[in-house]
Amino acid sequence: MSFTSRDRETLATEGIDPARVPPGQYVTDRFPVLHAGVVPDVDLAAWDFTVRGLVGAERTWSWDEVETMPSRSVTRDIHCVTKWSKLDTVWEGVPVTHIWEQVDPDPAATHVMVFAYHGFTANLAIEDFVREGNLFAHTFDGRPLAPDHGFPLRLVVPHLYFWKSVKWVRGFELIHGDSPGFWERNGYHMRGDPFAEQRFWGD
Ligand SMILES: Nc1nc2c(c(=O)[nH]1)N[C@H]1C(S)=C(S)[C@@H](COP(=O)(O)O)O[C@H]1N2
Ligand SMILES: [Mo]
Repeated sequence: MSFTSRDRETLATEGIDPARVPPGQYVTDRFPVLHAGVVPDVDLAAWDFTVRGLVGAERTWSWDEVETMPSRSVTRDIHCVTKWSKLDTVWEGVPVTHIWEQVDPDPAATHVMVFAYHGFTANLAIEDFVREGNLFAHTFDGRPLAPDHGFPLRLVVPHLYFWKSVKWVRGFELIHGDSPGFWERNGYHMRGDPFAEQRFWGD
């Protein structure tokens, strides 16, 4: 066990409440990089963010417009299904609630399918998506997101396993009923609550 990788007993000796760490997870100080495929080549001048599907009117914003949106900072623990957790990560970005206020959801919408470059997607129930503390983050630890971690914008949904926190996000689609995204089609749980250990189908 290295100093960057700690179990519950070690955390308790450091004065960190072990209850913060979901079952089966260990805590790391590193910031691992995990994704399918390659890091996209992002052209900010051509970049846009789109809300579509079950909405009164589709909305699209340019990068310049997103940059001028209200931004807030949140500090949260994050939990990857591959078993690392990282405590007190500091993100800054546009609250999901702010974007949500700009859309006109059809009452039939129950879920969203968040989408990114290269066809990556993740599904979320609206209650899990439009939630205080969820961000479309452009900043991690006081600096713009690194290309590996989702530059220029990523979703951060800290209460669910981190695969829901879509990097290189380009928008979301409102849908009726749940539908699996990329990892969910590949065996991961539809919701992914780390404290309930919802890792895979059937968990
Ligand atoms: N666009 C995109 N976002 C993604 C993924 C991906 O494959 N593509 N992988 C997810 C997974 S499985 C994890 S654990 C986190 C990892 O984020 P990190 O590389 O910043 O640690 O990104 C999530 N977001
Ligand atoms: Mo992951």
